[in-house]
Amino acid sequence: MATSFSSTSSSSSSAIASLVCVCLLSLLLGHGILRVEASHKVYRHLQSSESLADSSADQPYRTAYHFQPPKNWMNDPNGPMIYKGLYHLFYQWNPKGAVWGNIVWAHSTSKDLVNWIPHEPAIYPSQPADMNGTWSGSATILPNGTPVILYTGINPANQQVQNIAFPKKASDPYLIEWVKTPKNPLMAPTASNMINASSFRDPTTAWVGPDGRWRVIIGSKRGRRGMAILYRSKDFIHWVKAQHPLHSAPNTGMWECPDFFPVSTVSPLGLDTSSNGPRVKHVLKVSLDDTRKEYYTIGTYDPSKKDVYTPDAGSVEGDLGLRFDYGKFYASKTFFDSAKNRRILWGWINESSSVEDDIKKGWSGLQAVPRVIWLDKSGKQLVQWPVMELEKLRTGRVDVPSKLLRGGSKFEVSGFTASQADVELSFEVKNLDKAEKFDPSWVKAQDLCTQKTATVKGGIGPFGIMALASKGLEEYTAIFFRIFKGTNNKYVVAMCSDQTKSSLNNSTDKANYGAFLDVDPAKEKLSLRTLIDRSIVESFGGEGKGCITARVYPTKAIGDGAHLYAFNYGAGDVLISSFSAWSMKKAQIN
Ligand code: DQQ
Repeated sequence: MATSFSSTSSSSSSAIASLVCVCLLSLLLGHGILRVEASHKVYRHLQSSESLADSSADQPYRTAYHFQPPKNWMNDPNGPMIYKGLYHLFYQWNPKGAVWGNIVWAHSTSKDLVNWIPHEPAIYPSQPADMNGTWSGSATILPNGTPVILYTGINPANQQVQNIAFPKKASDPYLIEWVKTPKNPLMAPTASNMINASSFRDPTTAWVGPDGRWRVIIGSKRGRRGMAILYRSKDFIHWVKAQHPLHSAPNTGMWECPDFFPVSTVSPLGLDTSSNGPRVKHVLKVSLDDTRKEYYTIGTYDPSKKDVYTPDAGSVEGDLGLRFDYGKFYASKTFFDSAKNRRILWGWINESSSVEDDIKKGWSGLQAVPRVIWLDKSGKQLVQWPVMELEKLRTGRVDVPSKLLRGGSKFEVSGFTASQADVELSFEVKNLDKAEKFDPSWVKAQDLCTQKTATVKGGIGPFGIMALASKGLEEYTAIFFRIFKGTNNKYVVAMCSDQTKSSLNNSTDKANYGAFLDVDPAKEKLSLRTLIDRSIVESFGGEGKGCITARVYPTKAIGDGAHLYAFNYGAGDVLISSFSAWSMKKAQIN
């Protein structure tokens, strides 16, 4: 049974013994970079190396209000929930270094989703069913109000199996200690169940069907077919694999971190994961191990008949499909916040920095801000918005009066902390005559944004902002729109995040990102909200219809050297109809 992380109980000493075995094994296997079938790059020789930096010091890239651990590597958010009025976030964490490895479930709690306090790791290898790893999973609140966690364990044969953990003291709102049952694993690959033992991971929050039985899905693949394997249980302990997966799709590869949840068709309020009925649609999100991108579909789920999920006609499966975030964002997970009746999304912002730089700074990985997520009125996509609690960090508001931004112009907005800010603006384009014709070969907005960076003049656009910009614009991250004439008198709106000039450090990943926005610029304003946090530029376009997160490492645009510009490098004029910027106070993050 698990006690405290640092205790020397027999379970943890066996855990330590197993880690030692893993290290010995890795020595035998040799050093270097391995790509195991378990998704992350493995740098065995760096897994336990002490960082060269004091990460508690005020480094320019450590964030002020995006969640990150005090030090070391972090990846997937795990088991988010609210319990006795406290928000819990667990996450995959390496206690020993700034690269992936030695993974445990680190744990923090918060009263407001903004300020967080750290606790000892909650789940770590301590029994045969998780000797070689405690990987991702989810929390479920049982009908009696007690939470349980289902997670993936890696057993001594390096098979992926599903385990359960319970709070040691349900009366403790901080849920500091977790215990495991010797019955683990509860779900495992066997000779007869056809489960691929190296592709069976990341159980979701469970839900109850009309027959009273629990259901859970686990990410998997068969050949190149990604799938969500369905299990059912009467008591949450004995699980029986269903004959059919909940859903599968060809040529998508391994589905990591699936998330399956209901959304209301009539209200933006969130729903408990077990909700269903006539005004409910379902969402299935999967994270694609092959491309490190996620996609989701919206569809119908009838647990009383076939117990399968069917995406709506026309849904695109694969990384050309709909995405929560078109930038750096992976292994995301939602939970139902029963205190405020909303569904909240967490997502891991993976790094753009090199492994060498991660070791130097002593950490790697962040979480995007928690976002409320709901079904758009069109029913065709989801919409997201940062939780309102974040607004309490806003200070020193600067407003720019409504202003015509002529084609080919830019201006600086000052008077706030441009390296740590929340910026909200909207544009109106009164005359769209100059819009260029849309080239239908731009299937992916990312391709369009890669070809047409912020300095490439267009008809209508690019117009937007340059964030984390140095005074001489040697560095900037531009978030902007371009409007094209599509077919049937419709306009196509692309939102781009251009990182090509984000840093003079050439070892960072500077890929550009893009999303098409379902907004009609002839009738609607085009809004943009950007959260700037030292090395993060997290943007919400079209009132949350398109989100793009960029991870940037400027060398000049840090601290007071960071500026913010509004620009319009298109031929046509655009009106800035509103523009507010706030400095953001520092949150208490671990
Ligand atoms: N990360 C975990 C896995 C999951 C992957 C291991 C996704 O459980 O599939 O750290 O990033």
